[in-house]
Amino acid sequence: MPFQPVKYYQTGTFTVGNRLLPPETRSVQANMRRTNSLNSGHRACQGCGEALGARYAIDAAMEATNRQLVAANATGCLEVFSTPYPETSWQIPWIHSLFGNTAAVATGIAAAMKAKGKPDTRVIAQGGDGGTTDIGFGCLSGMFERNDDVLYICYDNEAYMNTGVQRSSATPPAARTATTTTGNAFGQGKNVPVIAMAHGIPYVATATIAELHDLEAKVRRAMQFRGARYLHVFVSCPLGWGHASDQSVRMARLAKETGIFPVFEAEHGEVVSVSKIRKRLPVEEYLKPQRRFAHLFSPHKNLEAIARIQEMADRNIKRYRLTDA
Ligand SMILES: Cc1ncc(C[n+]2csc(CCOP(=O)(O)OP(=O)(O)O)c2C)c(N)n1
Ligand code: SF4
Repeated sequence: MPFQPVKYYQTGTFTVGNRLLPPETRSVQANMRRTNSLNSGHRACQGCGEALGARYAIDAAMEATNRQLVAANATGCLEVFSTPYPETSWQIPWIHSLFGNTAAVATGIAAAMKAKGKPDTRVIAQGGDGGTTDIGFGCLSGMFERNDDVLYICYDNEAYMNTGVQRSSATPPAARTATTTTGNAFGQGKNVPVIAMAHGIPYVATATIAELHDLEAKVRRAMQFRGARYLHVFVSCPLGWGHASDQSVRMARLAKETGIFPVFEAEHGEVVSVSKIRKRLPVEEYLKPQRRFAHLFSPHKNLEAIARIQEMADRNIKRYRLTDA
């Protein structure tokens, strides 16, 4: 048999977790000491981006805090699929708050840790976009304004998925949901990373499940700060977006490569780094595989709506300097 070099599974992708790779290119999942904070046995849909994002984010936070971590979780898919009573997939101290008060509950936990003389126990709050950009927004803004020592992670799948895909203030224009055929109106919606930056908090970042090393690095960076921090993670949802379950990572990558979702870091209100687009693509590449946008292509192509979405992506590219051009 002729000589064939061994080809490792996943080599060359941006989601490598393989422990046969050189140490510097491995993710935390390839580490024998990984915590598996969100363990097997949960009931997320196949290909759930939120499960993937949470697993990497919380494992990275566990590593960064020497396993001294407590998490508060808003109501939503992540909470529901991980803790159907009386079971749990969480391997960390974890509390289910109400839908809208996660930031306040996390603030209370951080204060309690301080009062108990355990300032090294760090606190994370996490929730979906509905729990973050809508119902929990007041508590979140208060947490920012008081600069409470909490890292808040929003897993943004752009709708209220757990209750059947209703529109949230993070739903993009033209996306079909169970309650709307047009998503948010063009020019409306809420850009929470930018609003978080306007609070002047120490650290704000965005990430996607297509670049897990980047997500882990941002969690680690966030844990180097004290005070309020915000991480907005773009997570695909095969059920709500209507794409194949093996396409979740690709959808997230396309969102970044088209400029639809800008990936950046900001410290004290100023952008300090951006993830450049590797190969710029038209937004159609991202829209077409998703059934929530199918009405833009059939029975007639809605050129105007597609052009407006392209304009939004182009604005992001210009605003965050996502290409070198
Ligand atoms: C006060 C309140 N209103 C409504 C609900 C019902 N509810 C539970 S989960 C959910 C949707 C969660 O959506 P999101 O925060 O976007 O998270 P996802 O499920 O998409 O991850 C809703 C509306 C609730 N539990 N509490
Ligand atoms: S509905 Fe979406 S967010 Fe919820 S578990 Fe399924 S894939 Fe994940």
